[in-house]
Amino acid sequence: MTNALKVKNVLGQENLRANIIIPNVDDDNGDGIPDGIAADMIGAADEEMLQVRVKSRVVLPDGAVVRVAIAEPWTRFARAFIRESSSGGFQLIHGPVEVSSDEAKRNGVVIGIEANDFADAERPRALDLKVRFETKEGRLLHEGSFKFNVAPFLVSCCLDPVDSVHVVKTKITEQFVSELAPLVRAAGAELKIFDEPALPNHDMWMQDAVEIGYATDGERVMHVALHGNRGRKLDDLFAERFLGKDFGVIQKGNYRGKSAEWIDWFGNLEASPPVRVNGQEFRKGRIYVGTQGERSMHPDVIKFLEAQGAQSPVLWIDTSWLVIGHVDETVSWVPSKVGTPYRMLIPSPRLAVEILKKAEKDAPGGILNRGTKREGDKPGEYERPVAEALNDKDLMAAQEFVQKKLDAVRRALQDGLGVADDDIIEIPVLFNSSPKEFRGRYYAETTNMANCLLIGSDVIVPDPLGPMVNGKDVLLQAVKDRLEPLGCRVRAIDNFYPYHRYGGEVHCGTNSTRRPLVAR
Ligand SMILES: [Ca+2]
Ligand SMILES: [Ca+2]
Repeated sequence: MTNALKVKNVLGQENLRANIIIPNVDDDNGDGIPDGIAADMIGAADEEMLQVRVKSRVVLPDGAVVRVAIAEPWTRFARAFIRESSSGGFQLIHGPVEVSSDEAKRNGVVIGIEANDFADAERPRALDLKVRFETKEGRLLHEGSFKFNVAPFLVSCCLDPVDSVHVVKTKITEQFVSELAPLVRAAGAELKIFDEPALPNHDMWMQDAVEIGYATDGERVMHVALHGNRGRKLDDLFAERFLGKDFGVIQKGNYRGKSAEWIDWFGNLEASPPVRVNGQEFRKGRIYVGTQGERSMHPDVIKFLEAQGAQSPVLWIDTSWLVIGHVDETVSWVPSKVGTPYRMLIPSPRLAVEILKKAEKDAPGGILNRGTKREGDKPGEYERPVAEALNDKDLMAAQEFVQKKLDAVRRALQDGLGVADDDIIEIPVLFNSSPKEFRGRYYAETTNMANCLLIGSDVIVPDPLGPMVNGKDVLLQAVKDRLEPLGCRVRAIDNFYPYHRYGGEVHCGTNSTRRPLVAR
């Protein structure tokens, strides 16, 4: 018996599978309509339909009927079916269904139950099904109710193995995409190139257009995409393409207009590895998001995530000091074969300055953002001598300011996720701000290598194009020196033109469908 519920000796219940319902938000037949809202099912049952066999222990008289009702608040969000003994197919239950007393005695009645959405603020995960046997005149013979749990939507953790990496190919990103392909392949994943003529050139932020998670009953897994709320084409087009068998799509919240630009984007929504905080276990990781004062992730998205009850309460991180303000600009994770199974990566301008000073001493004349100059750049706008940067008082003051902000982020992450000092790795990144735009808010001046794409133990970082000493890029080498002893392989990719110049890096430009490690 997989169902822990006792139905007081009135009805015999035998679950044909565990009593966790995975919402039927995928599309088995590829008609573009999620199964849970598609027309009545005919023939074989959908895998997301949970089946229970209900046996009456009392002989049913001729003409007896069964009535099945889904209790509120799930009534509109779930459907019940009954298996026809003649065909073996399932029919949607609209009203009382006549039951053959012989058949009911032999095999009972098989009820199929299907949800078309996840739990939400007004709808807890518990779903009640009421079953009544009545005479044809409507006199109650037996009744009972059954409880199910709707599987939670879970945000994938970046440490889970990757099946496929998604990236947008436009004129701007095509060179990057061709360089990314062999790196993804070498890491053992498939690169899925989103190549759609209808997409504007700059609609390339794959991380922001969707959050890919999953739902499981402990046995089966459905990949579930949370539709983006950016109000841009990629959000819709990706969702359309993602939908398929075992690939579901849901949307929570909606596009809130320019005022919510960037903050609602899903680079601002991530999940930690499994952690333990003050005795509380987050076995599926904990969700964290960035907040910029009054501005924060769409409340419907937050309510939805918290209603799942598995990766919350959501941890808020102050990203008000960043121009874009996404949480993936401040922290990421790598696996470790040594000690704690993860390390937390956090950018450090302090470390960047230290490394650059040493580099300038060891090999004077080094260049920052080496080789990135393009037509139209102002002098020193991207590429500049290291010495000039180190002598730039405003730039150095910016590093101190940002370091303080990052130290606070680090403390919040440590408090909220229970990460030990020894499990934090600083990644050298210089920050800067513009006197004209977004005053008081900062962006990465050198590439932000904490904004990386993790595939297994391969860490694909944005090439920092830093100064060279003895034939090695000192910024990249600093990251290799820290991650390689943990069993990680660091691969650099030049994303300066397609992403860095526009405020993001390789993590912002990609997304991944991961394979969760499901407990059996
Ligand atoms: Ca289905
Ligand atoms: Ca994300």
